[in-house]
Amino acid sequence: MMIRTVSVSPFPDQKPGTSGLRKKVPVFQTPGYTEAFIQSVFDSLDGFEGKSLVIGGDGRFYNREVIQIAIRMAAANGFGRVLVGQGGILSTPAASHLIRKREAFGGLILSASHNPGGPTEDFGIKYNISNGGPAPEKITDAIFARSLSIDHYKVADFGDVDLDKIGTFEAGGMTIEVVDPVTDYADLMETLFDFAAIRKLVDDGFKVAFDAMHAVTGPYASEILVRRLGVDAALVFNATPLEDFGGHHPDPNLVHAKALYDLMMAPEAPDFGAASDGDGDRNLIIGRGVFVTPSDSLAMLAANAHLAPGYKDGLKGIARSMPTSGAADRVAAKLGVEMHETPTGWKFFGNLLDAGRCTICGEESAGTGSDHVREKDGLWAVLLWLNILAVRRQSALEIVKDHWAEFGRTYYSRHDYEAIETDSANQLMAAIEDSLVRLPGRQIGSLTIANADSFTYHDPIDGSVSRNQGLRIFFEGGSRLVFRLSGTGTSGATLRIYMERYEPDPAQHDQDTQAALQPLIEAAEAIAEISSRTGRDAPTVIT
Ligand code: G16
Repeated sequence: MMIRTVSVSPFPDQKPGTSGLRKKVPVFQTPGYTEAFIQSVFDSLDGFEGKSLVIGGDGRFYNREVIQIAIRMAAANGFGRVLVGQGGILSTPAASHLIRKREAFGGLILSASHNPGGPTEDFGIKYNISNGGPAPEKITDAIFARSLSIDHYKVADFGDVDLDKIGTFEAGGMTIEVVDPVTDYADLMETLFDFAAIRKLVDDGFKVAFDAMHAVTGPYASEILVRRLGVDAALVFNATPLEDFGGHHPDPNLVHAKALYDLMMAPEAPDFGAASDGDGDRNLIIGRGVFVTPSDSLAMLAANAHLAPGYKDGLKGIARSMPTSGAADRVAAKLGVEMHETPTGWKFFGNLLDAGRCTICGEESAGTGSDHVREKDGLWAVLLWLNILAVRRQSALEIVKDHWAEFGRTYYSRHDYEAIETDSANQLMAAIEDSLVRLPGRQIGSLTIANADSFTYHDPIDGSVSRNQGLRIFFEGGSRLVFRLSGTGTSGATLRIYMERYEPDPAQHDQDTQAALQPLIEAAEAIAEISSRTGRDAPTVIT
């Protein structure tokens, strides 16, 4: 086999963010850029000689090209086998499962998740370790350090692999296995959930709608929801993955999945609606007439998980990212299990899951999952909801109201200011950080600040410390504001403001969320001077 060593100059901007390296496609197309990053990944790993590497992506523009590059580089660097999803497709949770099931050394997941795709839109590369989860910070830090000094990459000389044909091939001294991306994952779901009960629910007339947003979950939804569970195919929307997601953002929120939201709020709405994102790890849950916030969904899934066969023995613990609301904490307290608060980023759950310290994890950013894989999992959340609905035989709205009555309601919202100037965003955060020590005792409208800090995470398993993970302002009475900058955007900076207010009184559970949070919205402006510092008078996205 011919292996070429190609000289390359370092690129200064290859620092992985919240979830791998995300950039515009033309950046990845810069000669040597993609290769330099992949080589930096391989150079940061030890002991993969002869082992397996999983490669797959969400099918977005440039996916196939990068897969061919990655396969040739894996061969040149000494991997023994590459497992690649047919058509270059693997949802992020399916990739996580494949790494675990086939005991691979790791995997390259090609996705920019919920970000738009196309020739001038977003692309991303993420490395996952042998537990199936995103590489922890010590590895992503090593990748970045290596990227700053890299001077060559290695690539084997062989032609493109036929990604559309399932089978095993030899090339460049390495075995290449093109695998069905759906079946293993669908089989895993059948081990966790009572498919017969869900099918009975559907057969009895319960209508399920699912929006795949022209992203990776289309084939998974067709197999699992339609073929195995009998859901009406006409209610599975946008099921064909497209390289540009049909020109939309494959982001399952109330802005980008508005068509589904409108359908679910209509008088003749289906009983249950859901959507997933570009790479299939996020979820949106909407019952007829009720949007369930991701923070609430985490709490409700945790409180009811024992109704599904895979969780019948109860939970070992629950984990949530810091900006996620405290709704799940109340469930953990009632169940008498551990509750963990981690920084934003699924990678922080990996150690807790591996150590058996939690079973269910979730994030406000539409991510929920469990110890069945090491990624968040959109269809898993949909199926757990359906399993719960099939057992309880109540509407989603009744389940939500019962939950609030039992645990209290946490009003919660996130306001995003997207693509603001990076300098202004950094200055705004620095100004809040400077003011943290002076904030306790300050009164803003009806609210009094009790405490304020910058969140630092101490990993209880490996002792690692992650600082600067968001600025928290706590108010008397339990309300909270969090400010942080997104680590997944590709243009300018995105300021995220997370607000929550706990309301124990069921008589107060029917307020409009934004109205219920109005004092906190005003406090956020008073503390951060958002409009004068960013020039924006309203958020880009409210979820
Ligand atoms: C990624 C991470 C999540 C994180 C989300 C938002 O999700 O995996 O853990 O919550 O980004 O991060 P940020 O607030 O920094 O933009 P995904 O679905 O984009 O891979």
